[in-house]
Amino acid sequence: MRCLKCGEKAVINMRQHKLALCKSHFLDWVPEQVERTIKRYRMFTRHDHLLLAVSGGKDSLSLWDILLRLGYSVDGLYIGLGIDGGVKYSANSHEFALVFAKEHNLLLHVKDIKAEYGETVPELTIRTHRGRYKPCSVCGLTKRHVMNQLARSQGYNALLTGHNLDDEAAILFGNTLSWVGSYLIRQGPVLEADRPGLARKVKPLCRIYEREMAAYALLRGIPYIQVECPHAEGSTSIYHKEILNKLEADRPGAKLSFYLSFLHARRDGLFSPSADERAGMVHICSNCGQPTSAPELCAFCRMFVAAEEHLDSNQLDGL
Ligand code: Q46
Ligand code: ZN
Ligand code: ZN
Repeated sequence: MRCLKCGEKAVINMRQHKLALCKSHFLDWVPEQVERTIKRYRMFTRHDHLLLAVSGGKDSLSLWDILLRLGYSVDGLYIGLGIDGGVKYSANSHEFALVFAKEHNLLLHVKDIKAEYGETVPELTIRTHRGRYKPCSVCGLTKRHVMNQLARSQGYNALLTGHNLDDEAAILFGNTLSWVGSYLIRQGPVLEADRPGLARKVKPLCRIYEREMAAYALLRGIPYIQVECPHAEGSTSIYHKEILNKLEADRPGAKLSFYLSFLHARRDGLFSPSADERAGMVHICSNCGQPTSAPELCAFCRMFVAAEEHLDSNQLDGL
């Protein structure tokens, strides 16, 4: 297989784009695609103060690398979840994020959940009895809370995440199977800061396949954590990714078209906001000041209250 641009030996064949490229043309092609996505969805400009959520994995570190190459200045945020799983997952992923930041002289904010809130995410999961002892729901809630809080308190114009096309297609597939209208209407490359206290969220890799991101990290020689989070095993999102991979193998481009067709349908008004959303029903959490759809406490703060109440009733039971 030869590079379509220069005839040299190709390192990757992207069947969905009918495009084979050599190393050097592929490493130029990825940032070009990301730049197009940034412009197409009006994500941000080179004057914006940007914060990228960095997990130590291939997507977020490659995105940091791409944005630097494109001339954007971006700070990072690493959230220490306290996940060990026998592979020191959090400690190792933190190390990869730190190494990248040091090597490129970048600012990396670090928020350690245990240091800030007294418990790691797995400990909090056990104590709150949430998610049937699988920490993903507590983890997601915690990450969203911490990211939003830091982005807002430090005055960042946009909060960037490294979600790639496979991630977005799998989330969309899950939401479509259960037709969760409130999630579908808010899924997209840009989530506007349309409520007071909410940071603007953007996903510059939303049109790039996971396989392409893995190739990019490898060819650029970016060290990243190769093991998956130990709690990802058996997750619904991985199952959905596998189904979409089968579809893609038979019909190259199926994932991209699934996602893009959804964006077109959404733009054309297929999904309408709920009555609450139309009325702009937003409350401010009385504990942390972040926006919430429920009156009084936000879901994150409610989780702590529920945990304390559970502890109290256990202590009473013991008397
Ligand atoms: S980090 Fe957290 Fe994921 Fe691990 S505990 Fe689940 S949600 S799988 S992206
Ligand atoms: Zn070439
Ligand atoms: Zn709160």
